[in-house]
Formats: sequence, structure tokens, C-alpha cells
Amino acid sequence: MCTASPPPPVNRKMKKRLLLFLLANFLIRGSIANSQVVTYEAVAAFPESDVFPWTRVGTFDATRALIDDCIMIDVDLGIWAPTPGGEQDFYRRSIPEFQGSPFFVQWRCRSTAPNSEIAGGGSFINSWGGASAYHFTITVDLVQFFRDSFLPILQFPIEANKAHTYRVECLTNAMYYVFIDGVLVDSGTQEGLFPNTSAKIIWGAQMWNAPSINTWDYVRYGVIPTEHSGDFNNNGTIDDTDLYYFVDCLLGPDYDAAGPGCKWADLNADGKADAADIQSFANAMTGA
Ligand SMILES: [Ca+2]
Ligand SMILES: [Ca+2]
Ligand SMILES: [Ca+2]
Repeated sequence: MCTASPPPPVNRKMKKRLLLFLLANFLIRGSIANSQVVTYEAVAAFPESDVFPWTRVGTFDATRALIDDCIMIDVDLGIWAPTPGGEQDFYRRSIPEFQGSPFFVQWRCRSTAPNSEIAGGGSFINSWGGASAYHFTITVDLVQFFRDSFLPILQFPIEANKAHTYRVECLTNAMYYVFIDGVLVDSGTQEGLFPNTSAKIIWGAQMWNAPSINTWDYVRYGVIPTEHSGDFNNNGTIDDTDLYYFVDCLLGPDYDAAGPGCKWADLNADGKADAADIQSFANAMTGA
């Protein structure tokens, strides 16, 4: 578990014990790449060397490290002067294959950037293509969401010094939804259906006027998994790949359990993914 996340409280110990049964019997892997869901989990490789490599862009002088299943990106002034500006480290991918699908992108990260960096520093993630844009700037205690120059810029306070989970859903009925820690913070009508043929995702960190350390636990995107299916990557089977994400829903922060990103893991459809779903998931995995 990434240290960017809060430590699990005592009441998760039982879940953890039950899950150890599953974990002991199946290979756990990090990132996945198939036609339905793609993830970068920061387990064993930098994004440009992952199983489905991202294109690295930026100034290539930021200090990076993989620590406890997270990628830490330390941006400062580097060789650049004067500010605003400095080190940049971004990862980019085109996603035309998701055109016409109910789509999600979800990430968990934290930044030490002071909120004055909301002007252009801290952590960034940006999904765009054609008329649609979803741009997030993340600082230590403030998040900015920008969607279009004709729409107001939204800002949301966040609890400082902890990782938060962010999620955007773009549905085929043209609605979009934005969640922070499982709570809906904005929704509306897409300007153009997203993803489209020119859709991209870019994420990473940069310095604007102040240095920061930006810690990313994961970036996941793709077709929204079917609710209560146990099948995170929508490939029709429930196996060790789904298990990795199932564990994350059950052991992750509490908001995950009842949040939109874990509806697929709620096998008994009682509104939350928890220990009561483990037996059904185990049965599905083992074909029992
Ligand atoms: Ca991770
Ligand atoms: Ca699956
Ligand atoms: Ca449940």
C-alpha cells in the first residue's frame, strides 16, 4: 500500500486477514493493459518503462523515485530561471480506442505544493480531445478544475498532507461527473462526447514558483466496470488481475468502499465493497 495513503485503521484488520487467504494463492501484479481498462500502479517501473509504456514529456530533470508502490516526482527550479517555470515531468498517452464507451479516469495523488502554485504548479492531470477538456491542478490543500474557457473555474479545498482519490466519469448520454474521495463535486453536460478520436491523458508535476514533491499512487482509466460484476477490467473472467483492484477497494481509504470506483467490487449489491463480498469474489475466482 502506498504511503501516500493514510494507514489502515484497526477496523480493517479483519478484512486484511480474510484477504490474505486470497493473496497467498495468486500472483499479484501491478499495472494492467488491455482493451478495456489500463492502469499504471507505480509498483515496479517508471511510467515510460511500464507494461504499457507512457510517453514521457517535460524537462527531464525532475528527481523521481518509486517508493512503496508510488512514484514521487520532486520538482524544483532546476536549471530554469527566472520563475514562473521550472522542472516538469509529465506522462502522456492517446486514448482513441475508448471512443463511444462509458469512460472513467481515476487517480490517487498528493502534492506538497503551496496553494499559490494553483496558477501552474503542483500535480496536474489533463484529459482532453476536440471540444472536451478536463484539467485538474492539485496543490497541498486546494484543487482546481478547469473544463472550458467559457465555464467558471472551480476550486475545491482538500485536507492537507494526505493522498486523495479523484475520478471523472464521461457517460455516453453526454453527462460528466467529477468525484473527490468518492463525493460528487461537479457534473454537467460534455461539450463533445469524450473520449473521442483525439483524446489524450497527460499527468505529472511541475514547478511554477515554488518547489514541490508530488506522489502518485496510480492512474487508471478505461471502460467503467459493470456494477457488482467483480470484473474490474471487463474481460469476462474474474482472476488475479481483478484481485489486485478488489484488495485496493477493501483495504484502501474508506471512501473507496462505497465510492463510484468500487461499485464493481460490491458483489452482493449492498452499497459498499467490504468483507461481505470476499466469499463471492473468491468463488468467482476459483470457479466454485
Ligand atoms: Ca501504486
Ligand atoms: Ca477480469
Ligand atoms: Ca457489498
